[in-house]
Amino acid sequence: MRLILHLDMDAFFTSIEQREHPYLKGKPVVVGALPKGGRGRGVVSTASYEARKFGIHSGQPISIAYRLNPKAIFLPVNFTLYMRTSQNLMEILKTYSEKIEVAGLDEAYLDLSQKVTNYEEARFEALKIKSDILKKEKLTCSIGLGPNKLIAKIASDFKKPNGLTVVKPEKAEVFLSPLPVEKIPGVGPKSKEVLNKLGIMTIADLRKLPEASLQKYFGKWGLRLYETCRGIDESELIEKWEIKSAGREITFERDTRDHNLIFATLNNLIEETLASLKTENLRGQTLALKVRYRDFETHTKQKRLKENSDDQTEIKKTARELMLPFLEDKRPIRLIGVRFSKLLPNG
Ligand code: TTP
Ligand code: MG
Repeated sequence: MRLILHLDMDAFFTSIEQREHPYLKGKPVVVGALPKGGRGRGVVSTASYEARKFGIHSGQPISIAYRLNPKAIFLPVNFTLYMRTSQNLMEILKTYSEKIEVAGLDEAYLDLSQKVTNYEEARFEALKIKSDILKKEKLTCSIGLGPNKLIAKIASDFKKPNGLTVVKPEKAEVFLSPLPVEKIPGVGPKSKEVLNKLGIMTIADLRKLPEASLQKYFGKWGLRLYETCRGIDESELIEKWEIKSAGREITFERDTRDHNLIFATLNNLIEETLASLKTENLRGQTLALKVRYRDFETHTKQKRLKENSDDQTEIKKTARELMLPFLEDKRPIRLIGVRFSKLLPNG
């Protein structure tokens, strides 16, 4: 018997901000770009559940979020803090199972198959994890338990925030049936539209489509969907989660040719990324710079860093050299980003 647990933190970035600044608790909080009185560029990274009541959500332009609730509290992204919290969480989770897949900053799968013999014991483990995280990190999460990764993931999202949903194998089909198709991981707005146009709204509807039709509409992924809507997923946890690169990018509130602003932002991005690499005890051998102009034309340019170079001043100088040619162009810049790759353990 396989028994998989999926955990996803509730409103991760904003919950951390509410923990750090208790006066934010119970208030609509938005983390992301700053709204600048509705003229701000960029998007919402996440919104607290209080802010979601106003229709504010991840990925939404910050100007729209501001319009929905100008009184919400808008905060910038403190990536280093969230990264550090994420690492603490993963350390906690590792004490509950040796088999763990870190699936993102705020989510992970744990294989409990070796640890428990039934769903009651698994539920008990899940409750222990929830109270451990609440005690140590002062954060809530939602957990799903099921016979595979797919069902565990859909289950963790079923009751949010602070939920715990157990789906035994014999209940999997009943559990999945009424859910809208977009609850299937990977079914984004485009696939949803295709399916809805065919009259397919729920996972039960999806089951009525023959394998060949799914393949016709979605190719190889259609075959995968055929299994997914039946709750079939044999995939193993990916335990070695290698970070291949680390970077940050930013869209300017207004397209800019202001060299001071550009270089200041570039330095900030480097500092943020180096800080997060440091928490992983990694260093990058290559630095890439990305520049997007007002017309969305995007360029990247990279340079190998000097051997053993983790000297911030040196790295900033390299970034500056990479940036200079882009500033000769007359077009204002919309976005800049930095990315370190070919990561190596430090020291
Ligand atoms: P999610 O787990 O998708 O969202 P969440 O934790 O904020 O809320 P939920 O309770 O629904 O799980 O993403 C985790 C974090 O990743 C989120 O707090 C912010 C960040 N994020 C972005 O920066 N941009 C995005 O578009 C999304 C979806 C998330
Ligand atoms: Mg989350």
